Amino acid sequence: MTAAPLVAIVMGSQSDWPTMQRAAEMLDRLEVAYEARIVSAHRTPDRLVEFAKTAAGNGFKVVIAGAGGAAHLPGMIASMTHVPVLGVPVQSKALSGQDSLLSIVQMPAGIPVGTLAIGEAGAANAGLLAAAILATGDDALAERLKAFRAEQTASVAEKPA
Ligand code: RP5
Repeated sequence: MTAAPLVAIVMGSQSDWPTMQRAAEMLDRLEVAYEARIVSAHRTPDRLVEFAKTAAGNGFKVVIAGAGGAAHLPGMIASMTHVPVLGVPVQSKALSGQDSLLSIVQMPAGIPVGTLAIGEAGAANAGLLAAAILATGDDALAERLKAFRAEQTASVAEKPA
């Protein structure tokens, strides 16, 4: 039996997937079930509303939302659900993701989006952070997260090759 997805990875465009895959890879590694969807704040606004308003009822515990440019997706999702939203600023072509970052991070008080770094590092960390949030209520996942950290530490050489 496949576990019900606890994390939703949503992105504004197919073009965001190479970045957002880094979040998916982390969740795969930590054995956290997720579902990935394309939801555009601007091109598919009705899909956005439907997704956000049903996120909690559909069992999602964390939403990871990545978008680039005028990146309204994470904030709009956060406005319609109490499920925690982690925002990933995708590296845009025109402004290298500075636009995405500022669009996502500057939320008004009252509607938080936990904003990560621009690009693949931010997506990978969003996956890890989602796992850490879920691990507060899942001891086995906490152990997998600790093992990941230990493995990462062990992989760092003392001296450059
Ligand atoms: C945003 O516009 C998406 O999140 C993407 O980062 C950016 C460009 O989208 P495409 O024109 O590549 O579909 O909505």
